Amino acid sequence: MQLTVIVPTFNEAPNIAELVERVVAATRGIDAELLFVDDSTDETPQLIRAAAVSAGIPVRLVHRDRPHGGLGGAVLEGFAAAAADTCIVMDGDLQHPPETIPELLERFEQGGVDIVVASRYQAGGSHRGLADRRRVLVSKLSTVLTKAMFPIRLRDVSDPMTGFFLVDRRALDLHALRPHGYKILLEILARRSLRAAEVPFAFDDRHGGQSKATVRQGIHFLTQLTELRFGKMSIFAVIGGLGALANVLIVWALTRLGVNYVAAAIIAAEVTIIGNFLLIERFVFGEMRAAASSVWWRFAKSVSFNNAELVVRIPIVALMVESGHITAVVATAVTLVVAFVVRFVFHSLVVYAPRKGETASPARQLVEKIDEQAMSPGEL
Ligand SMILES: Nc1nc2c(ncn2[C@@H]2O[C@H](COP(=O)(O)OP(=O)(O)O)[C@@H](O)[C@H]2O)c(=O)[nH]1
Ligand SMILES: [Mg+2]
Repeated sequence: MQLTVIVPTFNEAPNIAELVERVVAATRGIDAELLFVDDSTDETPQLIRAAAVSAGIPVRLVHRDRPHGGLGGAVLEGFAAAAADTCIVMDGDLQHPPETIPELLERFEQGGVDIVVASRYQAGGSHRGLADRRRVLVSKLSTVLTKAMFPIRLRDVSDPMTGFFLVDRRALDLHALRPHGYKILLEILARRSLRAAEVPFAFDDRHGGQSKATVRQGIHFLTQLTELRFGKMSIFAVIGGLGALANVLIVWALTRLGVNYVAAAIIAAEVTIIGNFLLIERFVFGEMRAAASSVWWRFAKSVSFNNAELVVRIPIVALMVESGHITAVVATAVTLVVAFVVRFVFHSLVVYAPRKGETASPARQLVEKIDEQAMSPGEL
């Protein structure tokens, strides 16, 4: 098998028949298969099976009853299930014209590259199919932002946000890719230095059905970008910073309402500790939750740690100030930085540690994972 065309689908019933037909026509003369990774709740899988019978090339369906990682997760499953190492990923709504497939393959076979991106922003390409002005703006802004964050890795790529590309799966570290998010190409390009080329394509209108892109996906993209660029620690830091701000605001509001300042400080601290836990559950350690202990255990560990930190840090500041030449401000700043790092390590290692039996050699894997997540990736 020379080529696997991977198509993630979520309720694309009106598009299947024409998609299969056009992919078959475009791959004439190529030893290719078409692989759908489907999370649909409509009749998409039945239509795929029906089209497969008379397609003329192998058409396979991986239907996921328990979808994991959305679009990005579907693409990763496609890489794992593909019969060929050379894989093309494309949308199932015909916004990515199958007629571009031979051009992607041709460029790849000229050699020297691991990945060929189909770009809307190359000369000869177009983004006409972006639904409205707002989506054009969002697409362009996110492209500029992304390229600014990875000026070297994305040097040869004008359209890191496209979902249409060819990649040699042997060049990927499939285990390092996080199976979530809409922007799987960005994930692939940012994690590893790949040799990339582009071919232009005209981004078409959706053939039928509706877009599944949402504002939530947009927010998800921003956290994905931050995480790829600065590692998990940065989101952890942002949440910590927001917590500090909220803390001050709550103390201010409560004391204005006449609450005693000690009581106000305690209430503010506890409210921010709980808020902090909820936010890091969602945005920092989301994908480690499934393998970790129960939510109440995690909550107990997190809250206990933060309360202990509060109780321990103040006397340490006092000791530092009394014992020497350090001012209170410096002492506070130093202990806050140390506390931040310790808090991150504690949460990664203890609060979200996999349950016993979940991993082969837990200590080593865990340390490696934290190292990778906290610091990755270092390239600029
Ligand atoms: N398997 C799978 N495919 C998805 C999921 N979300 C979106 N897709 C597919 O990903 C492709 C791009 O989605 P689309 O809604 O067209 O996004 P847009 O082009 O940005 O508006 C389409 O083929 C969708 O069917 C998902 O959760 N699982
Ligand atoms: Mg689309």
